[in-house]
Amino acid sequence: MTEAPVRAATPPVSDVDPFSDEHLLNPEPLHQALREAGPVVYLSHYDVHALARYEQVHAALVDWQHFESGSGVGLANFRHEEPWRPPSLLLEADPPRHDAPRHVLRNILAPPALRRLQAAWSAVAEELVDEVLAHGPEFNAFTALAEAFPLRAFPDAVGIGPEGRENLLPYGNMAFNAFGPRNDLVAADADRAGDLSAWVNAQCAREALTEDGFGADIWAAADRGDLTYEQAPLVVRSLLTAGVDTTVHALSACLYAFATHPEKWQRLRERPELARVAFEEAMRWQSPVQTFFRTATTDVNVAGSVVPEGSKILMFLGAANRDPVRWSEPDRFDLTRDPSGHVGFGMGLHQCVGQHVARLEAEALLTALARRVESFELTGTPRRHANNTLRAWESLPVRVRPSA
Ligand code: OVM
Repeated sequence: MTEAPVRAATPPVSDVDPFSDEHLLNPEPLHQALREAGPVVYLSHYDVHALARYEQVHAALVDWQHFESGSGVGLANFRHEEPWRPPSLLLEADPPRHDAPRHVLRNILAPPALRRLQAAWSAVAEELVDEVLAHGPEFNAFTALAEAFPLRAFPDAVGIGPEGRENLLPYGNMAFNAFGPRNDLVAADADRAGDLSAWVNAQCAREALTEDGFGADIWAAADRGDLTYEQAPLVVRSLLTAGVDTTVHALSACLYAFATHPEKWQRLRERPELARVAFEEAMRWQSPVQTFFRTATTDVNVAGSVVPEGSKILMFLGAANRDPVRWSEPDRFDLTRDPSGHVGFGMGLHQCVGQHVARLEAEALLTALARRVESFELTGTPRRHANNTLRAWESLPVRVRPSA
């Protein structure tokens, strides 16, 4: 993927709207069609080129020199459009400006730094599961577990105050919608965008944060000169934007996977150390973050077609994660495969900096559940929640049989 070829092919054209409810709520048929159409497909509705095969998505993710993030990783092109909020110093930045914030946050969220959270989060998970089971065997696992657990674990770890935490999920939902077109999903939040942003921004101030959380660690990095004092609150904002809804829907993916594959739940109960690979496979299989965009920094040759300089490229992470060229029986949730190499956390320079936090949350919740729940099953149709970026949930009705 370097210079444009002398004789360029014309990519297949599609007028599909991937951000319509139809495709957001059931993306697999579109993913298959896009993968089969070619290595790159021009989406005329949005004037963007789309990548849905693993090879091209992976190549674009690791080639930050040709596929930049600084012009925004949503449909909006920051070269021409005003961003809805000051751009993220991590997600919406390229080297060299990206590097200092990334370095600081990587150290704060690295496995050694998370060790003290492991015991605490196991206790939180066990307490939550006990509470839920005490209410009876039937419940909505989406709200009772997948939403409840991150909300008990993560905001305390960041160190925000107790007030207003009900704003976290709506803010994240709004931020992930904002990567898409200005459709009805974006319009639905227009009247509260200002209030939600003001609340989140207020939580990023040093005075609003406890002295022992990730937030305080970020401000301490500014004291050391590793960040400027102007950068610190924006890095805290990244945690609050990217750290809640993502894990909620990733945990939902795990619960959905096990609710629909009871024999795999039995394997997990016999071997709880499978929790980590199960989480990774659920990430591949469901891809809670479905899409991100890049912007071409030059005319770029993608498999013989020219993607013009300054134009947007839509990468379908979820489609890449089920590409049959890369994965055998990709539609199967399979605990015996090696899911490493999936692009559910992205790949390359911007690969999810919070992935170890997400894994720790999943391990804590799945392990606590495996100890207490002999089996569980769906009691009704699970419901998806439409979001322009997230493969999101609204309800996962289950009945559990507690362990003796
Ligand atoms: C950010 C960020 C990073 C990743 C995802 C995301 C809303 C936001 O740095 O704010 O989604």
